[in-house]
Amino acid sequence: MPEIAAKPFSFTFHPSTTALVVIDMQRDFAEPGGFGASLGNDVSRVQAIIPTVRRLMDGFRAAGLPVIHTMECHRPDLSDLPPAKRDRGSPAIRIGDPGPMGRVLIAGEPGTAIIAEVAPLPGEIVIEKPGKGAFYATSLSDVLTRMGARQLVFAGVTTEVCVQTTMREANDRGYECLLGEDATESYFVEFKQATLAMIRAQGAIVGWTAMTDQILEGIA
Ligand code: C5J
Repeated sequence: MPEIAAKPFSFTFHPSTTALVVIDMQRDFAEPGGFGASLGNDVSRVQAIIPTVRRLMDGFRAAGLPVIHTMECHRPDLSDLPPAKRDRGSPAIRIGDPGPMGRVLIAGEPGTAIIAEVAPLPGEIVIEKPGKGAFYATSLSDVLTRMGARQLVFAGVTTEVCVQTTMREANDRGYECLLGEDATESYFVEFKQATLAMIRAQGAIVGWTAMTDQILEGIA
C-alpha cells in the first residue's frame, strides 16, 4: 500500500476506500460581503488556498477517487437554525438576514454557493449541513457507508471550526482522517497552527496532517 509522508507518522493509503471531503468552500466564507467578512474577518487567507484545494480535488478526480463537498447552510424558513446558533456572531447581520450576496448562509442564495473554482462536478456529492460538523443532521454517514469509505482526506474552511469538528466526528466513527495542511485555512493564523498540532498530538489522536504535494504523490 502507498504511504503518504504525514505527521505524526506516515499514513497508509488504501485507494479503494478513500474519499476527499471538501468542507464549506463557499463564497460566504471567502468573499467580502459574506458571512465570514461580516464577523470582521480578513477573508484573503481563505481565498489564498483556493488553487491548492482545486489541485487536491483534481488529483482525486484523476485517480478516480470520490470527491464530496459540504456546504454550511439553512432552510429558507430557518426551521433548522436554532436560536442558540442564530444569536451568535455579529448582531449587525445574522444567519438568514439579507446581505450583499443574498440571505446569509441560506440554501440557494448566491453567497451560500461553493466558489466557482472549486465547484462540484456533475455527479459529485454535495452535503448541505446545518451544523459545524458534517455528520450532524445530514446523510454523510449513509453516503460513506454506501461508498465503503474507511479513510477520509479533508480540505476546506475553517480549520478550527467546521473542518476540525467534522474530523473529530469522523474519527469517532472509525474513519482514518488526514488533513491537507495547505488545503485548509482559518481567519486566525494561531488557531490553524493550534488545530494542526492538536489533531496529530498524542500519536494522531484525531488524525494525520500532510501537505497537498505529499498527498498527491501518495495517490498518484
Ligand atoms: C464557520 C465554517 N466558521 N465552515 N463555518 O462558521 O467553519
